[in-house]
Amino acid sequence: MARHLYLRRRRNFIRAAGVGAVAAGLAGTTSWLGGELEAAQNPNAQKLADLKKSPLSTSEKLNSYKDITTYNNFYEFGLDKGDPARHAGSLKPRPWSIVVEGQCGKPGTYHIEDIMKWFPLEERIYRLRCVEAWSMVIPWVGFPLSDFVKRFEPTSKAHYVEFRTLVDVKQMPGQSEPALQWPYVEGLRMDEAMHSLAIMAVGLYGEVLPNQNGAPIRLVVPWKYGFKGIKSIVRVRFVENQPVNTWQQTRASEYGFFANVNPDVDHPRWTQKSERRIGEFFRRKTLPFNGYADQVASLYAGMDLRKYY
Ligand SMILES: Nc1nc2c(c(=O)[nH]1)N[C@H]1C(S)=C(S)[C@@H](COP(=O)(O)O)O[C@H]1N2
Ligand SMILES: [Mo]
Repeated sequence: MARHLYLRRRRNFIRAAGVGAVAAGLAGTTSWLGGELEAAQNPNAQKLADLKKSPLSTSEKLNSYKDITTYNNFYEFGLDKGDPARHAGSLKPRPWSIVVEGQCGKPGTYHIEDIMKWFPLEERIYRLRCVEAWSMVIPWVGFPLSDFVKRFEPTSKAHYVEFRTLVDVKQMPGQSEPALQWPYVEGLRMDEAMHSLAIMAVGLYGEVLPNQNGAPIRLVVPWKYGFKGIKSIVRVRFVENQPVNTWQQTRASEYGFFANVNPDVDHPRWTQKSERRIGEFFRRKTLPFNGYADQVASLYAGMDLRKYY
């Protein structure tokens, strides 16, 4: 970290400490406050209070705030795992709005402050499995994607929902390089989008999302590879035809649209049979649908998942 940034953070930390036990006031409201919480987190971050707990959360050991916010994939800020944490300070998550369009009854431009008031915020502790064969356990804060989708009254022609990330090279300096085609695009089939496990996340560890994790709002689909979890969303479109997502555009032979976690279908560079849980020494076996098979396997009944990878 550049020295001036370090000093600024340090000053802010001292200031935050001075105004009293804000963080302590939250104790007991969320399940991760059990000694696992790193002392400092981000002293500048806004707390998200009154979080509902969810029966869909895992009780596995959480990754630390530090792991989750310093080991990232967000190519708009560079290709190294540490780049997003180093460079995402130029992203301005406020003011922010999402344009909703396509096959729906309520298209329009919606502001993030309003969106965040539409639904009660929940904590959802999920496994995240990247196609690069590493994984983490992350306490997200968000709301069901299904509630968000319903609000816009999709029509009978809305078979898929497509999401796009911001394009602004001033805020996202990595976009000056053709590492990927910009904007980053992702999509879900409508029944996937309506599944109770799919959420829009606006926070983690009880605080608003750090920029590097996709502020102010990103998708989380825990049974799919991490690349489906598109960050910093500015556009949602209801469409008839299956979108071409960014990684499929980049190399369709390696990355598909469905991208369900599947130990039986290897990637040419990474075996998907096992994974490295960040912070652990021994590899773990990868589970079908990232351990969510009981809930989601029926969405794909009759589909050849070797073909629709
Ligand atoms: N816009 C955008 N979204 C993105 C990415 C990206 O490069 N750009 N990377 C994806 C990948 S490959 C992963 S594994 C997850 C990582 O999320 P995290 O950094 O919050 O753990 O974000 C996904 N969402
Ligand atoms: Mo990933």
